[in-house]
Amino acid sequence: MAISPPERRLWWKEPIGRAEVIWIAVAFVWGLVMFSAMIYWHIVGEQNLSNEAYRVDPEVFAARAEELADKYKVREDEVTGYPIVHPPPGSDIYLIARLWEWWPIFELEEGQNYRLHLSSLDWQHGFSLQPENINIQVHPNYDLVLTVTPSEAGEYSIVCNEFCGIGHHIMVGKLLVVE
Ligand SMILES: [Cu+2]
Repeated sequence: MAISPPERRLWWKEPIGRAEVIWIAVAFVWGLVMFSAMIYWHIVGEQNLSNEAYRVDPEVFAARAEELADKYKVREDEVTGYPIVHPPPGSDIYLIARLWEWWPIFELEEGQNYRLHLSSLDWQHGFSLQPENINIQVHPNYDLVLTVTPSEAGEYSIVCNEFCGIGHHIMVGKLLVVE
């Protein structure tokens, strides 16, 4: 029983039992398999994206996002009234995550590169791009940068997949890709 002390005081000096050695070996090998799977899936799965991260003040990030949106806004979304922003290819684009929205809506061009910056203005959110199933954690005070090349035109959803409070389920954004 775990709650009573072992009868022999120096029990750890006894040889390890065979079953325990086997279990340690199994756990160790499985650990190596899981570790290799991370690297393998980074290359093959195309879902664990390479990213850069920088420290950023939420106010500074918000200012950058608003400046970009003001400059390249082309129209407004009919349903939500959110600005639809069409930035020039190759540029830095800033997507805000906050309670409970993704702001603004970007319209990107197929086959072009963008540096997508993600940050939160309040607390932790999860960027989940559907139906591609790309998942990224979004933190306040961190500017996470991904180099993205949209490969197919269409309308994508951005869903928050990190529970962030009472409005978590309505935290759905949009990303448009045009030809
Ligand atoms: Cu959220």
